[in-house]
Amino acid sequence: MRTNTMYRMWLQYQPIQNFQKDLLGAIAIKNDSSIAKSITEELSLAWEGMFKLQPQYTTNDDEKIVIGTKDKLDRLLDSNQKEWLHTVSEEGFLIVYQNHQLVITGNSEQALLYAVFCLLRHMQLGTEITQLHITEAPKNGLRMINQWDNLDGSVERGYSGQSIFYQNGNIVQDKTRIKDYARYLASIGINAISINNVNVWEEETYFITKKYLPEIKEIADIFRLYGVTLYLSINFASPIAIDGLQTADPLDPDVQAWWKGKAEEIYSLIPDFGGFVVKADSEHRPGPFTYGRDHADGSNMLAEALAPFDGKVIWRCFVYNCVQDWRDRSTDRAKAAYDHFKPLDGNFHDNVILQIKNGPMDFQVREPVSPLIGAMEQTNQMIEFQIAQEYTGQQRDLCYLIPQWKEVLQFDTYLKGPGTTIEEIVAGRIHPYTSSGIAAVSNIGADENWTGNTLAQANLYGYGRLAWDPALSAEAIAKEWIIQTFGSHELVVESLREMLLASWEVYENYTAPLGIGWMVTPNTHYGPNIDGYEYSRWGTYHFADREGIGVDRTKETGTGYTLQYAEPHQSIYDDRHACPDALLLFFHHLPYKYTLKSGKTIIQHIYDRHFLGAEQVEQFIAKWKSLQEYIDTDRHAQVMERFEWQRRNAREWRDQVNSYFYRKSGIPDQQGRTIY
Ligand code: GCW
Repeated sequence: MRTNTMYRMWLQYQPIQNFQKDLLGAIAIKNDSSIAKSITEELSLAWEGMFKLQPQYTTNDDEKIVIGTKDKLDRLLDSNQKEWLHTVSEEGFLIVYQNHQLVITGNSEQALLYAVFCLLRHMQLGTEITQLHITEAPKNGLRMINQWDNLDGSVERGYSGQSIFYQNGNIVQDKTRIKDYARYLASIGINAISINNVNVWEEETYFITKKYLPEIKEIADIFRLYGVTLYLSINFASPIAIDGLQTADPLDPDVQAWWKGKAEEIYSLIPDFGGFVVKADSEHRPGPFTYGRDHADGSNMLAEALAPFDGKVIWRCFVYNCVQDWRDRSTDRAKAAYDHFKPLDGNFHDNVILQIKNGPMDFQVREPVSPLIGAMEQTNQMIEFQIAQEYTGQQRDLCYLIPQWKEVLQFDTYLKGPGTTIEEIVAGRIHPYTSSGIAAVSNIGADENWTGNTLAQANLYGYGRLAWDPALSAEAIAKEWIIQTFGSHELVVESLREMLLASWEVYENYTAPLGIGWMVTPNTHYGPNIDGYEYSRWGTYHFADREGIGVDRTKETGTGYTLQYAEPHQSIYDDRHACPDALLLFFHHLPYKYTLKSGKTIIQHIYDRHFLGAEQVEQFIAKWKSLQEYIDTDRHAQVMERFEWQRRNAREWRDQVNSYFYRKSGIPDQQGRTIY
């Protein structure tokens, strides 16, 4: 175990004073499977750090701390407790201090693991253990992480160094880091992971062959110790690429037989293999379209192969025309996912889940919520977030994303009247989904601190906590994370909390305004380039001219994208006076002199926000400097270096955006500030 503070993220296990001494005797652990072993290993690690001692483990019910699944602790539980456990999922647990004993129980060993991590969190937060009375069960069934790692060691959209899974064309030999990752994921309740990029390149196509499966099995074995199920991204054209079949047509019997054989082969090695994640007919990846088939044909064929083993197909809906002609104003990328998938509702097998990005475009700092989520009543769905900050500062700039995700989850679609929130939909509580939940693209890599910017650890932490319990506030999550990561000094907690909570808006302030998105450097997606994608094939335009800016997506005069929403959203988005300012240019093309609800004109808003955003970054830096004496040198210096980057980035964005719009519009800043 590495001991430096960067590496240990939120599992610091710093010494605790004032802990109730009599709780530090032996610990009873009533289960003895491999997950139970992970539990004792973690407790030993924690006790070592927090109390400088090693706990003894017994199976004696009388110990002060007793851990065991409900069947083992029957004698210690009252009827209400048993009844409660009966009503919740396999992952539900209970921690209660009663009769001078801390009783930790749950419906499965996995539940015990979550319970123990919950206890350790409370200990790190300084909660009085004798006051504990916790009953928890996750709201979402699937709480998944997607790695976009490649066999050559690179990570697509990775901003934290190389892959921890692969190196120079091989799966890593030393898998300790993978095990630590599994620990961190379990500690925040993640229960599934796909370990390779959804863009499955030539060599990775062979992951589902005997060339790689034995080693992938080893990785699955590690994750299993922490209750995390392993998935693989697959290449839809595998039968052709691997075994020279003439076709990958999902309706071809040979192709179907090929996938069935594959499934058997995989499950013979990894009996609890989760299934396949599939990016098909998207950004030039192969798929059923080549054979005149649709997404249901393609995913069902795979689903049939996996069904005998309870495997799942997670089929991504990031499907759009990526070779659009910028002259063509009738094609609207925002409409694509809904147009492709909605008509297929009801055609998918039960073990297919559609994975839908949170917005209709692509993880921009501000987008409306994807209208596809919840629009299919008879097709399992899950939402996809991106923890990796591809378009939100790439883990150089500080951008705490939990408030953004909260906004998405709380969005009321009105698809079935008020209360049809995204949160309820993806939890499977609105439609009769048989599987659903949340996935997110990971932000970790082989950097010592895992996430590039140490402060970006908060996004990984927060993602897991939110997937477990979407009712947690962004603020509560921030606070938990800060205390566990940096300790409970009031100045640190207060300053960091303010910084984290402000950071999404700050990032938005100095980048693309009012929901328009993009304006980024092509390919790398870091830094400003206002027209970088304006005449490209990607369907991401702002249409700025000397009069105004924005994309008309209304039903009357625009692309009609608004029609994909239920009322009242359709009318709200269609009406420039009702449309929220934050999304105004996503839905409307408007003159620079148009007055926002804030009372400012669009152009003045652009100037003001950009000056403000860059100024706010200066304030972050001053705040961070003021924390120097309370934070270890390594982490303080590391984050400081990132802030210097952010400062340069914010200045660049400010000056390029302001100058661009000043030159286009000829309208001066009311405050006469410097524009170039
Ligand atoms: O956001 C875009 C990224 C691609 C990514 C794609 C996707 C994995 O720029 O790098 O490819 O989305 O989600 O499939």
